[in-house]
Amino acid sequence: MTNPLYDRLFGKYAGAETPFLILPDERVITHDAFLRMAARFANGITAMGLVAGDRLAVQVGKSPEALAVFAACAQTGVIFLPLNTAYTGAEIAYFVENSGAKLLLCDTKKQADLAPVAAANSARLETLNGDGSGSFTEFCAALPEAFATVSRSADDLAAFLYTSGTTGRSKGAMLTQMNLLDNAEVLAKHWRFTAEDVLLHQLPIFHTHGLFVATNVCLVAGCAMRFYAGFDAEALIRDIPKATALMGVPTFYTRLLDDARFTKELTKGMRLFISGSAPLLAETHVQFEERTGHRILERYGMTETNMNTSNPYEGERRAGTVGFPLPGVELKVCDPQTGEALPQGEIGVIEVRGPNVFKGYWQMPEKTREELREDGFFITGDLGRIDEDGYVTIVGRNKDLIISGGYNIYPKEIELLLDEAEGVLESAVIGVPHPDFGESPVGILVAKAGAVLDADAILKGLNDSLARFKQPKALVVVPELPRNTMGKVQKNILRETYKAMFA
Ligand code: MCA
Ligand code: AMP
Repeated sequence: MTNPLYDRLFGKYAGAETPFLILPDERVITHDAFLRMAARFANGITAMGLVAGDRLAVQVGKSPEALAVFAACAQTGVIFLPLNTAYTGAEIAYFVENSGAKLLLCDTKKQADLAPVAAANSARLETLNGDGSGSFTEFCAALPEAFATVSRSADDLAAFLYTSGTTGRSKGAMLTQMNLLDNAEVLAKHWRFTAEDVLLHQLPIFHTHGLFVATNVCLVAGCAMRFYAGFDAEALIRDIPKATALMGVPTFYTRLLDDARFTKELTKGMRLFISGSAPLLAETHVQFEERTGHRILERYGMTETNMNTSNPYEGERRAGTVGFPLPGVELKVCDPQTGEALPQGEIGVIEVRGPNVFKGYWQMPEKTREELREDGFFITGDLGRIDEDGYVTIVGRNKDLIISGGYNIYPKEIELLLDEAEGVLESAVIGVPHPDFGESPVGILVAKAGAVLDADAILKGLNDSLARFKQPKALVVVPELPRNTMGKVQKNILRETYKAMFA
């Protein structure tokens, strides 16, 4: 009986009294203690009637318990479906319904809101709070600390991660055990992670970056993570001397650079700073090196593909580039119209193929066909170029996407809601450069004849349907939207007009 994901990430630590999670109060959870908690949860999930292949949706604060639910899913073969804690009840309703989740875990504060969602979808609802308390942990408290791992193959599904689309509807990216394992093993080796490392973990664990990159790399390497509820610059400054590596989105690095205590002396014991999920400005890269003597290592990935490229560990980490395709990953730059590979140096859509590439979108065969070619190449929608030395640079996006502080925001989803607001004739949402988040959404509105728009009321009206981080940071009313001869809104003109709005 084998289960590659469980065996290679978790099972190998049975009995290991080595530190896995170090909490802000210095409490240590060893690998073995973590495994025993995960086994209790695996017994709990099974007792609740879930079997391999069922989906377990979690919208819970970051905690060791939340991470142990992931391990329990691996051990039972249940598909793990983590959800951003910022999502509203309306957003969660879609994910639960679309995935057919059998069990939903949420914070006690969200229980009343989500009870009707669970009931409507015949899903069981249990609570798990950021401090580890809740009905789920109570249910599992007295269960055995051993669980007979369910047999799975590398091609079986391990997780669903929902990613928004240009049509405004989220798609469940189906990730197999192999997708996760292969990528984690490649990255751990590529970035030279060993059991001696201590990673500062301040990313959320409901997205690829914090879960499949940061956590899985540490599990492959056997190292410890200093594990925090979220980004906390004070805690970073305090704990950097006790760590060797940090993974973050560019906002982490710009915020650290804003703190005068972040110096060469403070970071002298650090081995590696990794950035991804959004473009790191070349300027941030340079400032970072001037301040600390470290060159940030930038890498590039997607929910559907895990990590595709990385700057080298040894060798030049080139500012403004995302480095080379990772071992096992094929990457080409293609003509967006024909799909033909372009000559080196030309700009086109990046396509990737490899063991890292997902299986398709859950119950959306047409969407899968549009983005995943029959020959296995995935069309990323990112525009890139490969230079004469082989470094890949992301120059833009062929998809209407805004990345704010590492979170993806699809304008269409916001536009559909704005268009329904009182007095609005039509809208366009654009990404505008933002000093903290990199980009922020701004809504451009056209009023119906005779209507006077109340921007505050319109923004408030989004609260029930749209997570706060997706909400426009500003609304602007214009007489009409710029359009080309085909009638398509020219967002490039709007982006140019409002580019200095947050400068
Ligand atoms: C929080 N807020 C935001 C964002 N985060 N607004 C816009 N964009 C954001 N990213 C808003 C909240 O709604 C709230 O608004 C206010 O900021 C304070 O919230 P708080 O949670 O305290 O913010 P924070 O702790 O300062 O968080 C900022 C952050 C966080 C550290 C940048 O967003 C973060 O951890 N981002 C990482 C995202 C990530 O892991 N992405 C990986 C995706 P109000 O006060 O108005 O209510 S995986 C991926 O992209 C691929 C695969 C890859 O390559 O990795
Ligand atoms: P997600 O859908 O959350 O997985 O986000 C994936 C997208 O994030 C990619 O398609 C890119 O547009 C973007 N991304 C990730 N890493 C980088 C990076 N290092 N530089 C530029 N964009 C990035």
